[in-house]
Amino acid sequence: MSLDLNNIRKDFPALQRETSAGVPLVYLDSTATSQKPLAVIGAMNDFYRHSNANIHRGVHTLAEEATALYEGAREKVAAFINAPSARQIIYTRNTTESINLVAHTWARANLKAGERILLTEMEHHSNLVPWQILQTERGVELDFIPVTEDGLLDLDAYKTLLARTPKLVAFTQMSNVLGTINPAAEMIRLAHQAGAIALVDGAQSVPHFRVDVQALDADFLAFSAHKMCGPTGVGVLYGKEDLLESMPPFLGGGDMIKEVKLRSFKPNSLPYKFEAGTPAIAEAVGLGAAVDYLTEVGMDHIAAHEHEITEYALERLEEIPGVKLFGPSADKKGGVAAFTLEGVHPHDVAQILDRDGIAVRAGHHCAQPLHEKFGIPATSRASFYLYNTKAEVDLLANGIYKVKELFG
Ligand code: 7TS
Repeated sequence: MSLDLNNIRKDFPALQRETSAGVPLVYLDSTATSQKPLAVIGAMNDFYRHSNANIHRGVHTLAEEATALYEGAREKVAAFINAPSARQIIYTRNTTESINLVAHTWARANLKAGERILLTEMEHHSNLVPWQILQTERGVELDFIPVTEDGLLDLDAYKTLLARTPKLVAFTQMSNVLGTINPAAEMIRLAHQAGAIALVDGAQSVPHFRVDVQALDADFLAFSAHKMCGPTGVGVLYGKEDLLESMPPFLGGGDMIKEVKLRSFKPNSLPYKFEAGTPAIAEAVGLGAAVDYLTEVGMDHIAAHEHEITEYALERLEEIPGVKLFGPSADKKGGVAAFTLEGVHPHDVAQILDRDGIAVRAGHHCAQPLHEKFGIPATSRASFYLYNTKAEVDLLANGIYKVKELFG
């Protein structure tokens, strides 16, 4: 099951570089964005060198090639998450836009004042603020599944909150801070039983383990290419076909229409109804290449490798006096280790680690309410992907010991 790390690391040019400090890069920030393999960089390069044209609107060779590549990538994405049809794959800019699309269209068409949306306390701001905007505009009510001290969702509280009959349950499949992998299939089953639909924020799950929308029975799934070895600028919204069909369009303009009169328009069929204007074509091609790359390495192998690295990282960090880790044990989480170091600000930890080439993120990681819940303004966060090694975890642990020395 183990990955050939030597060869995998060779696929990522950025991992070969040194930082400004003149030391090899130890990239432990894939939760923010992953590095990109040559296969993705090459596919985008090839697109611009050979096939660049706008899509869906030309009969010339390049336009047909560009359209085939763009639509081919959609087919790959559909297969990757086991969507019944590529018509259910909407290209967006990122997870954030995918969630906003649902908030603007499905929610505005379906939710009235006083109706409820159920979220969790561990959500990224991208799965909070769109619903808060709706709360202000529409008077919908928000409820939150609490997070327990050990970083899990309180599922008994979830069942109680479902009794308030929310119309939508929207939650992250994996926390970008705690690393917690939530029992999505069970949560969706309970949501459906209570008459709600379920939106899954897959920003941190789709890149790291096999996600099957049919097995989950998810109504919506949102994710970003840039966290799964693909480029920035393109993301995905998957939706059940009947929901997508029933939803009004999101943005208006080119490509999302069938017919336009001076005072009216007829929307295009799926998925184009939600794709207004010239999209990120090369980026979609890059996403297709990323899906091919991840599939070739194997999502189960990637998940197993990350589990091994995370288990080791938690072990190494736990043994450092003054380090406090957040989130559950390795068996319940993905490759994220958020921590505080007693007496040292998380930003100082990150800055000093950077001197040794170690890239971690510090801050609230766009999950301010979660940090507030734990009574802290910020954490330092190391995160792991298919290309990280145990040797890098050792460098991180040594780096933290150095920080401790520096701060006495
Ligand atoms: N949802 C989750 C769970 C995330 O982790 C992120 C990004 C998003 C949504 C938003 O994704 P975007 O591609 O639309 O920006 N998380 C992080 C992070 O943890 N550090 O930087 C970005």
